Amino acid sequence: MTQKPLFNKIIIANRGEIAVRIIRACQEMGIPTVAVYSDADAAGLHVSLADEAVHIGESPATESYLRGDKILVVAQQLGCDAIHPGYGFLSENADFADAVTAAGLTFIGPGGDAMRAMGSKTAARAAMQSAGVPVVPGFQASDTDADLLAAAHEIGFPVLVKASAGGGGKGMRVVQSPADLPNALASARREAQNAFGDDRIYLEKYIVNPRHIEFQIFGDTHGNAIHLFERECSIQRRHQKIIEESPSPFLDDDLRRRMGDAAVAAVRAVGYVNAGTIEFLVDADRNFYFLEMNTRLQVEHPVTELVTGVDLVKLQLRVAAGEPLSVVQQSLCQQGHAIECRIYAEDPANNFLPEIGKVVRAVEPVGPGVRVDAGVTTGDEISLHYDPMIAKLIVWGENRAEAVRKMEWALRHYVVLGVTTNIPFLRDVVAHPAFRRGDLTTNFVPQHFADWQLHTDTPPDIALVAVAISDMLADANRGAAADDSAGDGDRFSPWTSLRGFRMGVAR
Ligand code: MV4
Repeated sequence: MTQKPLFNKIIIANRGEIAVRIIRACQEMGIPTVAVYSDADAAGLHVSLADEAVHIGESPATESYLRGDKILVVAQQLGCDAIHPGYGFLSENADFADAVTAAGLTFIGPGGDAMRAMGSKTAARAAMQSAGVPVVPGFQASDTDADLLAAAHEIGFPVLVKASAGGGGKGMRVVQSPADLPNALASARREAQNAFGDDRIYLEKYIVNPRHIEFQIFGDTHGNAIHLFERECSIQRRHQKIIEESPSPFLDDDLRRRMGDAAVAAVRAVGYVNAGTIEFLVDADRNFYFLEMNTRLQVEHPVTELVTGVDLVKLQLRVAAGEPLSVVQQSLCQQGHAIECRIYAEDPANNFLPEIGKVVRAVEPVGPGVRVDAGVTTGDEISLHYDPMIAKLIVWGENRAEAVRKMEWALRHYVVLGVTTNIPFLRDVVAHPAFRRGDLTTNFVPQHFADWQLHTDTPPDIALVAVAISDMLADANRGAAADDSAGDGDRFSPWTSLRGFRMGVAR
């Protein structure tokens, strides 16, 4: 049964829940891990779980998790042969990917060239168009206002001005009529210049009230390409996803098959290797259009894992080691239904302002079909330096109705004390009739939750504190009675404790 591990040692250039998720996959595969951390994360969960941990700098990401140069030096000093970038930070930095490879290490992700090709939205559009993947009707052949105006008339209003270097909605302007185009072009160019150092823009037909549905894809170094079906990601706010699910309640078998075929054609067209995502917009008439390709593992990958049964991080490692894809398209299917909610330290009643402070107590829901990918637990500090996501709560049910009910249960049994969270907001979204109907578009949050407030019947924090204290006292009493069962007077001995025991961290 013993098999040589794929890598000797993997360094994880990330933090929080995704670093924890990657360490977990490595542990299962028998691969030692190195964590890197900033000042703020010295006591972080990912630091305590990795086999080794190295401090790389001060708290700001620009001094730590974005310092590819430092991370590469640490990797070499500690004898790592591969780097996993997680998502965010350096994960889509083409120069970093190339530097890792040039140093003789394996970058667990696509090559720098693929990142560059997909980083330019117009280059990606052109590549997809020639691969026969449907793109939104648009125009990118010229930068002059006159040409753009002529093109806009041909496309038909409303049109959308987008930044060529773009992504994330920056430099985007909806234009309703020809008279508004010149101003929109000027302000979009300014915003694009500021955001990307590149003021080039292009036009697309504006798809009103679309759904955002993406396909998980994988390519290997042997020319194989597969998709692992879709994720419905329409529930988002200001380009920040909040709830994701798989399957999408909007797709039927035929549309799913056609979109899946297009996603695989996209992978083949660019010879893409490792995990990626093809984002589509789907309009009310069920037309679908390529939007962007993301060249990384995504936050919402667990919903795909729960319906396909494929461990995407392990698959990333195997593909990066040069193995052919172990799964063929015909063997993949979607079983049941998975939903993910992102639990954030933020105040949804106050413009979703990020919250900072100590998580005094976190109690995660546990049960069949409930998964919590957490980066923060009891006692951890949430700082202003990074994304305030506490955890991802993912549930699986045999069908959507069961998954929705399980999510409601899980959200009612998730307690976080010390910081305000979006949990009460998520409960209301999941309970909303439009959500239950599966009536999901990118306008869902503005349409149904424009100015959400906490219900008056939500238990006040003081009640939760009382419950927590009572719970802790019961816990402590149980421990005290049990922990000296050997009668040697040592209440802290791990050998006599009937409760959990863990080195170095709280049980
Ligand atoms: C669009 C669109 C409608 N029509 N393109 C937003 C982020 C950027 N990556 C692309 N985006 C959009 N492009 C056309 N031709 C609507 C959006 C959009 C959106 C897309 C996906 C998820 C959420 C969104 C929220 C607002 C707008």
